[in-house]
Amino acid sequence: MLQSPICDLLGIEYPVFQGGMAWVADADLAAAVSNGGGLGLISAMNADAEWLRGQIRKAKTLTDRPFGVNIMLMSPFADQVAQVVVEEGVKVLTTGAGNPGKYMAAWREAGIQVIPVVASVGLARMMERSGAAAVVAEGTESGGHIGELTTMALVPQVCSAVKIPVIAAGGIADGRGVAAAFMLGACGVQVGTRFLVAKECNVHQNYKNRVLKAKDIDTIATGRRLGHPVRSLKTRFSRDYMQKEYDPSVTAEELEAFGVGALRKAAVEGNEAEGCFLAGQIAGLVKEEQPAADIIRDLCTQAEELLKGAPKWVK
Ligand code: TUI
Repeated sequence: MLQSPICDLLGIEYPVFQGGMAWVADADLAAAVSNGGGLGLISAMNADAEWLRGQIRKAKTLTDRPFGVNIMLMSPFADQVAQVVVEEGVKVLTTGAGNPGKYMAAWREAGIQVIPVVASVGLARMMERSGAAAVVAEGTESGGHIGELTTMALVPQVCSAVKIPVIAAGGIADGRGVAAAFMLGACGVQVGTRFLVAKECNVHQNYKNRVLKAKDIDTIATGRRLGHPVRSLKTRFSRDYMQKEYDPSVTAEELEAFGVGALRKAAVEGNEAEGCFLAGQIAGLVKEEQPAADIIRDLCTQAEELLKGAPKWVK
């Protein structure tokens, strides 16, 4: 077994978090990951408070194990969902796409373990000072909203800067990635893209097929002009978006409007023409649809073998 303080802190068996993927990470996926011994997370995405409340209650019927909620801070409903997680007794929260500082005191008072996703040392330090239990250091290899630094550069710098546990994310889809993350100083991993093709993931089959067919160079980051770059698979949508992004006659408002609804079109409708299929650069390594529990076991057994074999490199 991998030894990790994050397992003791959260009462989980394996140091594997599931990414809080918008339009993907629902109660079914979160419960499957938690039942498999990892930390499942429901994404609050852009949904309203009552949708999230329903998903939390559903997850409680599907698993007795710890699970969490991911709050996307750019959501127009962030204030409301921040309150719902307190009301529903959620034990673990991750946050993304912003600084959760203004909510930290209320969440800590409610006894919630808050684990912000960070893309820089500065935010990691600030989160440690405001009482975060751990941080997820997410590299630019990730799918969805991304920062600038790679996992390889970000994780050791965050580990050197803070005393709280660090979870590595971005570009991890097998045991080699898990072992590497531990060598960089992390004590756990967050995995998104590989869980997109979990059997219990309710995303449209076209989405899964796109991920399963993806090659190493099949993702692209768009949205830099609007200040929030997003990584997705190269599709007609991402090519059209890129073209508009570099067209000075297209206003920022028009560009923003063009992206609205594209995540839902991909995840729910499997719409290959207009959907935005968020995925990380490691998609090319993901070749098989499997139960979430098998994915977690695979990741950890392969990592254990690699870490046990590490002395072969030392004379
Ligand atoms: O949040 C994510 N990934 C996401 S959110 C999302 S939904 C969305 N859809 C369209 C446009 C934008 C978002 C899809 N994928 N990952 C966590 C993450 N957080 N990555 C990077 C960051 C981050 C970046 C800058 C966190 C904080 C930050 O700056 C905070 C500040 O204000 O200092």
